[in-house]
Amino acid sequence: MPTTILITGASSGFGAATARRFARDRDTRLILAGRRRDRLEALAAELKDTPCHVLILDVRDREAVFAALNGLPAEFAAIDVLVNNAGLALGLEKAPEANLDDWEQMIDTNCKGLMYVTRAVLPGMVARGRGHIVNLGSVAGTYPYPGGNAYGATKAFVEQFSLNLKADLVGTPLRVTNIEPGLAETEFSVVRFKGDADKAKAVYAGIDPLTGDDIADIVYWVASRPAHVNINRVEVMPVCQGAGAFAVHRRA
Ligand code: NDP
Ligand code: 8X3
Repeated sequence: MPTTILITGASSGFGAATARRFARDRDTRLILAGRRRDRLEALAAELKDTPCHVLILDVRDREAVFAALNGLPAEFAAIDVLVNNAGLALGLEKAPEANLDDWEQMIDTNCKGLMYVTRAVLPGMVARGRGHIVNLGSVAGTYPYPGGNAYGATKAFVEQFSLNLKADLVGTPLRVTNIEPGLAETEFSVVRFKGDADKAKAVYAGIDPLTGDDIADIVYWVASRPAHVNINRVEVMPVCQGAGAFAVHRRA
């Protein structure tokens, strides 16, 4: 039976790598979603042996999400795997200086957008008795760091939402997984630093970060376990990364 995979944020980074990983299997159909049409069409052209449906979609637009997912062409309508990958960090300022618009955009995308797509896809999965929701959380959802503030909080939401989805779906064959990566070199830091490529490059200077392919392998692995196995969470860091000590400010 063909497997239909919807990947949000397929125009870059983890999403594009995940599309390439699934496209290595025969009988895969891909729904490539994101805002940048040129990127998605180029990826669909690259994966020419795999049926691809390009979906221009801003996950923050609730009505557009439901309209798009309820209006899929018949051959793409039965989604088996949803990879909720679209997301971003904006800024690294500490909370008193942080930009509220950035905080809202992260919440609207990483939390609300992920909820909209999930809620639009779930009833069909339940009715078909087949489906897997794979969410992209982050180590930032578990470990705080200065400037992580609202971004970390959105990823804590994703972690808890994933566990609660699983609780709701007990008694169905559906699966839910939250993947929680650490430092990975994609366009993530270029977006976080609003196009400042030098600042973004400095994040990965002198280290071997995770790559999009590393995460794509994990997405593929969790989705290809036997049907009775649910991988709840995967936390993954590059070897060079670790958690820090608590910060303690001492009187001078
Ligand atoms: P990229 O910036 O390379 O990719 C992000 C993707 O999200 C793009 O394809 C972008 O597509 C899409 N996206 C952003 N906003 C929207 C929106 N409103 N609607 C639809 N799509 C959107 O970053 P990564 O691949 O690294 O990030 C993917 C996910 O992994 C994110 O959720 C991120 O938080 C998470 N993550 C990343 C880590 C890292 O270090 N790189 C580590 C841990 C987690 P477009 O602009 O075309 O809409
Ligand atoms: C991205 C990982 O450590 O830059 O979610 O916040 S981190």
